[in-house]
Amino acid sequence: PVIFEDDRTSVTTEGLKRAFYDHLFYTQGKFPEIAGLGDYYQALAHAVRDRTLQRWISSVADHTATAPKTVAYLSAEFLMGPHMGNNLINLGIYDTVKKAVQEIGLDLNELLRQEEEPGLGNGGLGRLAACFIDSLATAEIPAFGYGIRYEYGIFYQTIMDGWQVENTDKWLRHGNPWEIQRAEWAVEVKLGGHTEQYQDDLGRLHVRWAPEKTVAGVPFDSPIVGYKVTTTNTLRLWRAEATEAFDFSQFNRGDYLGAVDKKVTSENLTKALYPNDETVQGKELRLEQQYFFVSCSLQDMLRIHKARGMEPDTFDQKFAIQLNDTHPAIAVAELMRLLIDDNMMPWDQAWGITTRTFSYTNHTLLPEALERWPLDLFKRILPRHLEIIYEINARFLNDVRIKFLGDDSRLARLSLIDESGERYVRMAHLACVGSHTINGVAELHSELLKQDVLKDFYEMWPEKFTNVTNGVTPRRWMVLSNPRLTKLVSETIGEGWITDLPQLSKLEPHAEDSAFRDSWRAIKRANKVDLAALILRRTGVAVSPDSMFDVLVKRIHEYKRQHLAVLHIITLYHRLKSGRSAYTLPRTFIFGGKAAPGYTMAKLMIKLINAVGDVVNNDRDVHDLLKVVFLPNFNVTYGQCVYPGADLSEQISLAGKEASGTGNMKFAMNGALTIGTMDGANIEIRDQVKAENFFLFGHTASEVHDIKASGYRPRDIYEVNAELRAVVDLIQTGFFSRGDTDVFKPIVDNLLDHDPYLLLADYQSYIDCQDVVSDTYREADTWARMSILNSARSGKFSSDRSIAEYAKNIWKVEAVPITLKP
Ligand code: 26Y
Repeated sequence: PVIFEDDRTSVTTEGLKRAFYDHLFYTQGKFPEIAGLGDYYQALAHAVRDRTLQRWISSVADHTATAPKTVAYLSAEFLMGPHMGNNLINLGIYDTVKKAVQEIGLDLNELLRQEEEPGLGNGGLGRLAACFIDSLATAEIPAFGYGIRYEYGIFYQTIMDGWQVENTDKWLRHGNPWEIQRAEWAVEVKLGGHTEQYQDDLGRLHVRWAPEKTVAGVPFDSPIVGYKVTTTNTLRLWRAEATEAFDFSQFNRGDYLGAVDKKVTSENLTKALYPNDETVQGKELRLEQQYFFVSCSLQDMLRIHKARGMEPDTFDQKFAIQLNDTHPAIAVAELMRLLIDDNMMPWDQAWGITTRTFSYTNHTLLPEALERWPLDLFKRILPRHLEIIYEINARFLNDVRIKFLGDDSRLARLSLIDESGERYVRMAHLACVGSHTINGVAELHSELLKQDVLKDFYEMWPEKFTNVTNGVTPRRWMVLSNPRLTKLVSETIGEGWITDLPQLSKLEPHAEDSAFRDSWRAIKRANKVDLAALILRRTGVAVSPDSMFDVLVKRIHEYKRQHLAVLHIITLYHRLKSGRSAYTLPRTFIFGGKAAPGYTMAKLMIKLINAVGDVVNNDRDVHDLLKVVFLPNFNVTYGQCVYPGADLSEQISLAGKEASGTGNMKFAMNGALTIGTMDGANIEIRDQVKAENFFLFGHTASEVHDIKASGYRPRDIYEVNAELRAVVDLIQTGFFSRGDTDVFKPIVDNLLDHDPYLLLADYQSYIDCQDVVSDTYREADTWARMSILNSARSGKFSSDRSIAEYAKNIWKVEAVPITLKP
């Protein structure tokens, strides 16, 4: 109920139109004759933001007054995607706003396209954080998302001559109407320097940290509106600025420009997101970023806790802090420091609070993604934290000694300090020791954690380990991105599925209704027309919506095996060229994804995709049966167009490597069928949709283990498989590189001599499976049935289910319904 209706709250068409013009005039300082699309977007964004505020303030006021247990989701990445469309959906005003905008003579879709998406994440992990805060608000759970307000998010990718080129992402160029700066809640963060002991008046010893420098952390808040509930939580992102004190002292010494210089240095801290995922670099600035946002966030929580009239000794009863991978793991040492050094709490009490507060989610099994910091670097930046970590370690190793008497190698394996060569601080170990619960993100992943990466910790504390399978929010990934399907589904089974996704199972009987299948197919066709238009606009390649849209979008990585899909394309091409394939199913292969700028092999994979596309797309013998496109700069915005328009979802990572995957879920919900390995959440998707509605291929994780153990020789497979040999030879002999045999040599040599991700071992199984896919697609009716069942059985993969599990089993938090206050 809107208690007090005015230009800031009204959700009638007339009220919205007034609000729009009001902001165009008073916020943008423009009038229609000189306003551009950007101005109209800003005007509408401000009008929508106004409509979040009454809920936001009601939520904060209620939480302040009643001090409910609150979740703090600590993540170095929040890959939010555009705010406007999502807010319109969650506020329940999408259709009214569309109408209001229409009456003004504008097109809502065109306005939505004006928003620069906040791409403050690399991929899965960052997007998961975004889905989770949507589900937290929708579940009415009091929660903060805490992270970094990068000035430059993930780089903007263009393709030149087939190669990836990186450009800066200036997402703040036109300002950000979705944030409110809270200068009054700025905090100070120390860096570097040394520690010293001192005695208090009672003669007790304490430690003081004398830093080399300090930076200020300024919070920027964005409202996170729950779907059709009043609860509106806060995403609080920190920006680094120079501290007043610092400027002033320099200025007084007459070194004005020196002071300005320092200011610039401080602000570099939150300048840019590191674009690597799954491979650590050990950069000093990255450690500073991590510590910076963690310290800001913990100081903020303690301030809130005290403002609610409570003492630090009850902190764990009021905050549950989730560590999104090890990027914020320094929080374990920082909370200890804040409790011990700043709040004078005894060690044991502080440790009890700390370990009751934190829980840790692991997102990867890849050894190269495990964060460790060289000891000297760590000590230089965080001298006090190193002392605290030594003390945590000493006590921890003592417990290990008692549990496993005489097992010295175990001590070395478990230690928070890696001393096998150059010495490192192991962040995953800090996270494990400091957390009460440790979870993986899909069943298989959680099992492999226990058997492999975190085996020793599992043997130490089996009770800490659990699984929470990932999920994605149906609000963004169905309601907002696939309005056609949403309409059909809601007309068929009502709207309950939007917040209770398992209700999609009510669609199952309709798979047998031919009229329903026709509508289903027509929707997919319309979505494909939209996607084809996007592809034409961005690549210049015209693709036919009558072909099968075969889609592989995700970060580019060897373990994700985009090059396996390329081997399939070349196989089909080679069959066509050699006249051995009279009847090829028309297919459009759609790739998208970014390569880390320093990951040479991944960049070469992009070049290979484009090189193959250039040849295949322009070869008349192919008769347009095969098209290969690389959609540049794949991001949340494009995802919203890609997932609904896909027929086939490629989830082809080597089994045991993809922790979960979340794109796989977005595809399935939107009615794409999956071709995939027994990896991550693919296994659970297949369980849900049933084996007959899933195209499975490849070795299992345990087979992979055995193949590697018994000495894998990829070249042997190449020697005996003629079709594979022909395909590899086409690359090797420069067919896709105008005779240049050097350019793709690193890929070919790697496949033939090492092939760490077993492409050759899985090749034939993949090709055979793809042939089944083609045969099935020809049976349009069969395919439609399967598509409906995939969507109908995807209910498990809502992030609402994931969040309900975290809330009940890990955080011990409950819904706090909010009533709107005038
Ligand atoms: C330490 C640094 C180099 C780093 C930065 C980002 C390391 C990892 C990452 C990101 C990892 C990531 O996105 N992992 C993905 O998390 C998803 C959500 O749980 C999973 O679905 C997906 O399988 C996993 O690769």
